[in-house]
Amino acid sequence: MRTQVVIIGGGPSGLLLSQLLLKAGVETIVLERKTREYVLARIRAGILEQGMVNLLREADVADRLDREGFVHDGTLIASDNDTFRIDFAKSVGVPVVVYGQTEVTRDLYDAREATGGETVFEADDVCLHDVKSDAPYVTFRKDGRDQRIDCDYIAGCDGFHGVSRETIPKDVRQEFEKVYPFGWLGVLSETPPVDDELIYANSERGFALCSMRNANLSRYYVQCPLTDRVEDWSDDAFWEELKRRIPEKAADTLITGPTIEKSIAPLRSFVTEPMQWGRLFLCGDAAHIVPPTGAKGLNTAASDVHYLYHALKDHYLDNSDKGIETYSTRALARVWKAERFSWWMTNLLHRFPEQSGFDRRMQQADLAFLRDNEAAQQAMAENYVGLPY
Ligand code: RFL
Ligand code: PHB
Repeated sequence: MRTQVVIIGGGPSGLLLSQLLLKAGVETIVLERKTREYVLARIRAGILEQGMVNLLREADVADRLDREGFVHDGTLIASDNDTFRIDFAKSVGVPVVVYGQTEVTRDLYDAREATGGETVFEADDVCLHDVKSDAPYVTFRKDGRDQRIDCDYIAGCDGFHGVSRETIPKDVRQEFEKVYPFGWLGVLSETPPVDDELIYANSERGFALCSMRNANLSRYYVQCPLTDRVEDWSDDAFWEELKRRIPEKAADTLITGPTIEKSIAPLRSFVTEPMQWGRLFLCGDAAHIVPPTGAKGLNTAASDVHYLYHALKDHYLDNSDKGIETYSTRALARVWKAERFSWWMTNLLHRFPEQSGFDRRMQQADLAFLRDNEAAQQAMAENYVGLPY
């Protein structure tokens, strides 16, 4: 088999890149290790920056998003019982859109099917070869048969646990990592959201987040120790803990019900440099991870896709390799800003096991400054709605 670009990973990065390239007339094959059902069952991000919305529109996959997405002009921050609002509309004039990653992925798969794009599901033992040469190729096994695809370029969109990053030799790669001493226990429930907007809460008992997917689907999180196991958390225990961490008014009106998903995610910051090696480009979680506090993971994957899409389009359609040569530098410049914002939000809102009295006062001062200072609110809003590409 031969194609122009092999895309490893059929998550949001790989699918969005493939749709954009298909529209530009560039051939791709997507190799996904799991089934479509498995990928669509993963409950993850919920907040889309305007830049990502625009990219989805450009890929012709935003009809349902434009109909069903909820536009949010602000968010609430609660610190113990003091709640204030960051007004995106006033501060930067740009909203975010609430629309689940699951739905984005479903729309991308539907579009891919409709346009005849090729996706190989359950592709085992994907292996990248001769990435530094002009003739790279990818091998994999499907239904017990070994297969080979020759190509011009490879896009490594295979997430944090993928094979692409590991293909880059250790002496070329520089990795930066910070692991946080807690995780997020998240639940999904078919109940109306407790508020029209998201509530990020720093409480004495730890962080909590009230989010949503639609008018009858809520997503809630509480900070938990890394040693906790999902089985140890009954629904009742979760709702009780959430109520104790969010503002009283919200706790009083919270509608609870059976949860339909419950999981624990560890929090980590991670970046690998460079994001390109020979004819391999890393994109999304394959190259970087952020703690979810700033809602930046999926959105930063989208900005990588933007840079890579333009680089490849310029190569094939305009005979220009400038985008290809500068991909890693341009993508990383924005990645690090998203890393900084996510790290800052995480530090601002969580209770750390080793937090000293001084550390806590710093957090309180940071929160009070944000509450009272318009420039600080504007800086937060600019980052939250997404820095320009
Ligand atoms: P993905 O989604 O991990 O997709 C990678 C795909 O590659 C496949 N794969 C392979 N395929 C072939 N061969 C191999 N060897 C392969 N290895 C892996 C996998 O099966 C998968 O289908 O990465 P991608 O596309 O870069 O997308 C990144 C986003 O998924 C991620 O950044 C976000 O979900 C992070 N994230 C959040 N981001 C936000 O912007 N806002 C949020 O609110 C938010 N909440 C979250 C999150 C991530 C979470 N995790 C990781 C558990 C909440 C959670 C709980
Ligand atoms: C979510 O709805 O899953 C969500 C929203 C905002 C975040 C993280 C997760 O910062």
